[in-house]
Amino acid sequence: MEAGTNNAQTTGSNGPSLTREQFLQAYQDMVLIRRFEEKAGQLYGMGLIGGFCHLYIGQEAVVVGIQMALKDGDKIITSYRDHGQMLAAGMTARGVMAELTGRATGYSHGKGGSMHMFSREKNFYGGHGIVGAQVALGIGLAFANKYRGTDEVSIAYFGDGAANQGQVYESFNLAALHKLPCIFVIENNLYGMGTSIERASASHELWRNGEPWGVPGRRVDGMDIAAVHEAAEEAVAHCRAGKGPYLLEMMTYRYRGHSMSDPAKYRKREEVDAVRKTRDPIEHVKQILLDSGVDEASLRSIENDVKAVVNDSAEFAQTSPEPDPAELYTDVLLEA
Ligand SMILES: Cc1ncc(C[n+]2csc(CCOP(=O)(O)OP(=O)(O)O)c2C)c(N)n1
Ligand SMILES: [Mg+2]
Repeated sequence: MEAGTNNAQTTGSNGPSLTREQFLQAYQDMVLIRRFEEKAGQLYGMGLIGGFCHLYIGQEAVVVGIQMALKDGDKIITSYRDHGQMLAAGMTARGVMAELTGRATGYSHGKGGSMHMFSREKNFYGGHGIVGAQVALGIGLAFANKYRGTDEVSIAYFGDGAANQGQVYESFNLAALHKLPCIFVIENNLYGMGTSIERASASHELWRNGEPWGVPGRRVDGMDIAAVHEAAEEAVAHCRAGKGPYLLEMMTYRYRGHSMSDPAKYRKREEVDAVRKTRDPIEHVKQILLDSGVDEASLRSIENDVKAVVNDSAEFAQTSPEPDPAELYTDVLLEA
């Protein structure tokens, strides 16, 4: 199986379904995530980030394409590979970087770190370290949307490694039974830590996993922003119309190790290089923009702006104070 495999079930884009302005915005958002993650990797190497840290590099088109199909009030929940989701949801680079470095100005006041950040304002509900647990919480968020009589949807992201967890199937059942507006997004990057999906899953067609409960599913080329966006629009329309949950399997790839300590023995360097060279989601958008007449200078200017935002976030984080020990027991619970 390959990232963005184009087989019979994979939906790729049939030409640009986004406007040039949307592609430009997507480019900026994706470059922000990539540069931010590179900087986080650097700060980790310098000992400024403690604990776990899972980078999202390579998977940027998934969150950015989905976010473009959402509106204010829609809710997002994900796993520990969460920095991309936060930035796509509109959380600030400063607040996320400060949290990564354990500072009082971070989203969890420096007490949550990489895996435990939240923003009620941006409807981002974490950041969860227990594999698969966020899926059951995600249908709870969808239940709240329905109970309150809104047409808001909830997005529950999880990985290929989480996809065969029992609670994921329990969530499919409850979501289908109660017609909950939940979009299940499997980010299939082909590996759970160091185990390939080929070795861990009897089914390699995860988009079909909701079939017993009648949950419609689609496999999508997750390296193609337009394909992601188009599929997300369809899933969102389905949920907003009260038709119940929807499952999207995004074929994607992570370039870096599972976390910051990764033996890198479970895949060949050539495999990673090949995806980088031929399937990179940012290069893909860049090419579309260049082909549509946008000049290199405009793209460079976007890149420079992003670099400034990321550098500023690192500076802000490093000059922010650590939390006061008196805050140890505050912010443990929040009325939702
Ligand atoms: C319940 C549980 N079991 C095991 C782990 C250890 N663990 C952390 S991440 C991971 C792999 C998950 O892979 P996947 O769902 O594909 O997500 P990805 O890391 O690829 O984004 C495992 C087994 C855990 N955190 N929680
Ligand atoms: Mg995975």
